[in-house]
Amino acid sequence: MSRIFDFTDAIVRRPGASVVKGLRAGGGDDPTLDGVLAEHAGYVAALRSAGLTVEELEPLEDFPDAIFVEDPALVFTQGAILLRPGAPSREAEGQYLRDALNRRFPRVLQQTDGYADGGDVLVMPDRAWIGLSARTDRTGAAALGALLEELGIRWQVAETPAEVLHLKTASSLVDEETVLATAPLVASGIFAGYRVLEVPAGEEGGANVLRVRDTLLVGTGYPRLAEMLDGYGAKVTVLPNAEIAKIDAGFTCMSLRWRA
Ligand code: CIR
Repeated sequence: MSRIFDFTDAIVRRPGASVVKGLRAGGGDDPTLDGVLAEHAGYVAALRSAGLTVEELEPLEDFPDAIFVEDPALVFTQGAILLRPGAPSREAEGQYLRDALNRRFPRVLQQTDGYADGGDVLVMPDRAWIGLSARTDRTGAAALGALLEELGIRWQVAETPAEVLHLKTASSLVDEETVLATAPLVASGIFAGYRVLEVPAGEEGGANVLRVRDTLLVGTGYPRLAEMLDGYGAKVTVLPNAEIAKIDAGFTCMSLRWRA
């Protein structure tokens, strides 16, 4: 099994009733609470089936988007980073992760300048790409980059395609050498040097897949994508996500994962 996906532990946050008011870039209806709860429970079960020990944090009713724990934080075996998320309603979320991270990590670093969302950070085996977006500005990218360097991680800035929320809304890692990306990101050339799989036209909403050990989580509704991803060393598990997708959920942003 590949080292970079060889996680042992994860932290998630259970949804509260306010989750139905989560931010959404394209407008649209609220998801149903029952639907979000069921899909979130299915996601946690899938992480456990993949072999992870999962800690579930209590809901935060004052923060509708707090289930997306990988926006206010990033974690690595050697330490964690608390970020300053770029949406005003999410800026304070990190302080509610601090205790859990302090218990688990030898170092917890804090971003103090600019804004950056974890959803804009694609960690590859050789470096982390930090996507500039409506949530991550240049000052934030540089501040985060300095913290990544403290943890021994190289980094580089990328442009997030204009029409998507985060860099990882349009890209994700399938195996050590293979990145999945939408056509505009493939065309941008930032992933030259990697094997690049282009998301099939019409299935761009599925670009955020999550590799955990030898499991690859893919959303329902992307049959050509699921078929394309079969055969990259991981078992493709298709997970329902139609309700949670109404508040722009991705699989990578709903957990913090690391090898303890
Ligand atoms: C937000 O807009 O912040 C949330 N509704 C969705 C965040 C999803 N996170 C991600 O793609 N990394």
